[in-house]
Amino acid sequence: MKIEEKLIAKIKEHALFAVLLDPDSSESDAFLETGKMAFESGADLILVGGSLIGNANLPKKIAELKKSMDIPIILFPGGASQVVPGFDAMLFTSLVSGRNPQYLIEEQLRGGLMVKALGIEAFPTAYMLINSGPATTVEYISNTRPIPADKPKLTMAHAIAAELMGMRWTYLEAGSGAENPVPLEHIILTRKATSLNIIAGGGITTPQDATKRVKAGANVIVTGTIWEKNLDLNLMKEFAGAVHLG
Ligand code: 1GP
Repeated sequence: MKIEEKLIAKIKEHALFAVLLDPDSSESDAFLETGKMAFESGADLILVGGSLIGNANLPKKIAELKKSMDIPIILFPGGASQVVPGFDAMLFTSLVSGRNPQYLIEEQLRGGLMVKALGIEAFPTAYMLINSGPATTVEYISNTRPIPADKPKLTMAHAIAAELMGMRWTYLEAGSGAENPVPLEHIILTRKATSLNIIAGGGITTPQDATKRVKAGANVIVTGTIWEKNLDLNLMKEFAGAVHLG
């Protein structure tokens, strides 16, 4: 069974809790430690990626991480150069909320052949950046304007277009370390209008934030920055419980 099918089968039972590991912003040991803790806490998947990665040892780190868990390790790439061996699957993202051709199709063109060559299973994902306060790294690096926080219908309209183009997932992103998580209305309208699997991330810092987004219709909750600040197993378990119970 493909990873995507397995995740979708699990989503039918409960929302999924994901921990994002950024190979650059974590200390080398923290990358593995956080990954192992995520598995222990009951996380359903690990995402690995970042806007910029300067780590030449990523495939080795992924191989090491894999030894200590049996949940999927999924690439969430900031660009084509991050397509390297070892991942179980990847989010094949297009930054559909932006109008920068580099992140709509060019990085995909550059990375696609490598995805095929490596045989990585890819989930077609409409990536949307939603305004969350001060500018985030992804906003700056992607050189795109986020969807205004008070315009959830714009998110819904992009999601409808993405679904009609054959995408199966959407990632509603406030940005790493965002001041505010994605507002609920963006999730609610996207849920009502599409059957896309909805991933929500950016600025989620409490289990309550997570629960609210699951109740709004999110299928996967992503947390990253919080674990760089406070690597606490009990808090991670609380998050997993909150997401699973939704
Ligand atoms: C960033 O959505 C992810 O791409 C996670 O965000 O680091 O704020 O948890 P945080």
